[in-house]
Amino acid sequence: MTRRGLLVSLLLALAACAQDDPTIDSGPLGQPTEQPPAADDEIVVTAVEYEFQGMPETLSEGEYTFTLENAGKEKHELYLMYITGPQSIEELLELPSRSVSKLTQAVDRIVAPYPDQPISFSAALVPGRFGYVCYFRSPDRTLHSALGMRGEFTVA
Ligand SMILES: [Cu+2]
Repeated sequence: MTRRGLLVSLLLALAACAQDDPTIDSGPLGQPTEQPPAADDEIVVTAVEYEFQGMPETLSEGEYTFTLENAGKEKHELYLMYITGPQSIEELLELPSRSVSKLTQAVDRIVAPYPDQPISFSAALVPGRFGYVCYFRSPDRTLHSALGMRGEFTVA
């Protein structure tokens, strides 16, 4: 269970207690809303052939722990970068790597070579656009990034 999941459980338990107590005027519980993960959350990303699963599209500014799990058969990595230029991650991947390093700032790069050996890093994310890729190659030498292991998310 994630910290967020635990917190939600505690809040639900508290709400249940409050409802049982007739002296407490409990308001409506409200419907769960779809919100981007809050700061301090763990983001569990699953790598398979050939995509990242569980990557958010938007995040609030703050510190996050990214955990990469390899559920595929090949080796995968998670290379997270802050995009300083106007290009999309697709456009960046068309450029020579020297240009990419000028238009991005690496946040971190972790490799999860085997299943059941998740690996993590923490990062304080500032507002802006972040790109993520896997630069490993498939048996036919195609970059995983070209096969779909790429994307971006926005921090607001
Ligand atoms: Cu990969």
